[in-house]
Amino acid sequence: MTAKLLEKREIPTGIDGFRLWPELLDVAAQRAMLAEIASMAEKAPFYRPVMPRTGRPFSITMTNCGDLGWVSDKEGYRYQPAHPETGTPWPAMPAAVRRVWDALAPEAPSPQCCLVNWYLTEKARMGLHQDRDEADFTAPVVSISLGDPARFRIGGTTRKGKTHSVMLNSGDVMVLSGESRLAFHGIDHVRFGATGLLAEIGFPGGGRINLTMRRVS
Ligand code: MD3
Ligand code: FE
Repeated sequence: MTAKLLEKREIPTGIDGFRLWPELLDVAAQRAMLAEIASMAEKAPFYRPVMPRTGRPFSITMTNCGDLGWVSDKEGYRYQPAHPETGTPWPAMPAAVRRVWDALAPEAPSPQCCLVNWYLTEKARMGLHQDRDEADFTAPVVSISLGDPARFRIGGTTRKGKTHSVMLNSGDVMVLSGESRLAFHGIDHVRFGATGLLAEIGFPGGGRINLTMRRVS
């Protein structure tokens, strides 16, 4: 599986530490992964986080698997071992998800968190932000896109300055390390309804799923 994954072609991004493998996962692998995420989400249901302080709801819903999950509420952003609404420990990371990390970040220690973001409406997006709630930025972040295409924006390590846009399609995998690990990034727009993939597999309403694996501590 690992060897087969690595036969796929990486394309140059021109951004230091930002690596992209278009359609690293074929449609069969995408479906199998979505089925595992759907059954994982029966144990850890998708919920809608709110922004720190304002309590404003996110436009996306989220869940996690692995030892730790990323959550946001009025008190702030943090990682915690249990679901904020059910109090139950996060389910294990599906093996197929974990194998993508092993293939693309073989030198890194095991991922501790897999955040699952579900973009379920035409309006769902994620504003430009940096990911800095982790104690260690030396490990890479590995991200898997499934379902409808999205326009991803990535800039530098300050909020101002030039950004680049990349379309992310189902099965695409990104690795962010080095300089780009602390780059500002976000999802500008999802081409909602462009694929029927999620709706077929156990995500009523369809849309886009993003899986992000990280080291936390
Ligand atoms: C660049 N998610 O969950 S994935 C996030 O598609 C997040 O749901 C987006 O940004 C999504 O924090 C983008 C790609 C990604 C993930 C983590 C990164 C890009 C990153 C961390 C540092 C730099
Ligand atoms: Fe992010």
